[in-house]
Amino acid sequence: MEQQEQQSINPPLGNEQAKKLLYQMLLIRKFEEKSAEMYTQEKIRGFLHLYVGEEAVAVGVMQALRPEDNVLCTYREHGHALVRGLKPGVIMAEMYGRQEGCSRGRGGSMHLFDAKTKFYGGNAIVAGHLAMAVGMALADKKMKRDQLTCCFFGEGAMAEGAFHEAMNLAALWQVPVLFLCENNLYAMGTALRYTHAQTNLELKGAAFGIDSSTVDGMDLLAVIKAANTAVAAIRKTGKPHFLVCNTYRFRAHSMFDAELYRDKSEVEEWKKRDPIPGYFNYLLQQQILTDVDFKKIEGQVELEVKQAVDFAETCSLEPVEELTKYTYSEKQD
Ligand SMILES: Cc1ncc(C[n+]2csc(CCOP(=O)(O)OP(=O)(O)O)c2C)c(N)n1
Repeated sequence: MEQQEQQSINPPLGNEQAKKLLYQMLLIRKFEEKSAEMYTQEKIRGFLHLYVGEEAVAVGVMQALRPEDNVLCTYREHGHALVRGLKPGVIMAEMYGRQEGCSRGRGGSMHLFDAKTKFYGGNAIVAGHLAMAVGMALADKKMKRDQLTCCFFGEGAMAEGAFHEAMNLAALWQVPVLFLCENNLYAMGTALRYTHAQTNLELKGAAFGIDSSTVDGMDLLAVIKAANTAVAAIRKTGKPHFLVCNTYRFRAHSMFDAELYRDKSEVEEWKKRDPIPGYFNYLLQQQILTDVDFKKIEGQVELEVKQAVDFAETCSLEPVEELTKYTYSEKQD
């Protein structure tokens, strides 16, 4: 494993925080691997987009948020939902299409939603949720609520008109949004350089007069530092910030992707920068955690993922007569 150049953060990580972050990264990784397995067994149907390789972004950014902040994500959102506090079993049940799932099994993998934790999707329309994020932040500003909206999206969303409209209005209205670009270099099978005339993505935020920054999204500590700085600035000024996290997905775009658009060697190169061993090596060097701690946390995570599957297996399908409930077509008596 190549050593990553790790950033230091201030204040330095305490033992408990270090364990929690490692736990979250491993939970995402193992939950995703198990999801792929369950998909292959046809327990999970429909679309499935995995986040393996990108864990440092969700974990590093989410720790900067407060429970009252709004969170919006793309369809690659299982990891964000887990870190936000949705129960793994409830997410797995949702992917199984069961009524005990967070969206009653009606949304599936791409539409995880939980109003209690202010987790507003799971949005399948690329860039569609950026306008929603600006609206939510505008409402908070008008109501004088001291909270921000964090909106995760891929660099593919930046080629959509909705991105430019949302950025423009956020800058015009000066609303507290953290626009969080997860730049994994590919939008499905299309490389960044084929869709963006300007591949320095940060400049696109700056073009709207929005404070913008870029960080190595494979380095958890660097993401924490950048996210904390951006979030502190938003809370202080009420203005938007655009943060680009450069990352990479180790797996295919979705379960239906032959990956003909990139060389296996490229993927292997990026795997050398896997954020989990990168972070753990830092913890070892700093003598914050030991190999024994790692094994213990890994064991806890594996148990939690197994319990999530066991739970989903016991859950039930919604009865047919209830299917029109909670929809616009519901008959009012
Ligand atoms: C408006 C819209 N156009 C096209 C699609 C089909 N589509 C699904 S995922 C995707 C790629 C998006 O890539 P990116 O935003 O970089 O996110 P990533 O999948 O890499 O996380 C596209 C084009 C869609 N869902 N919505």
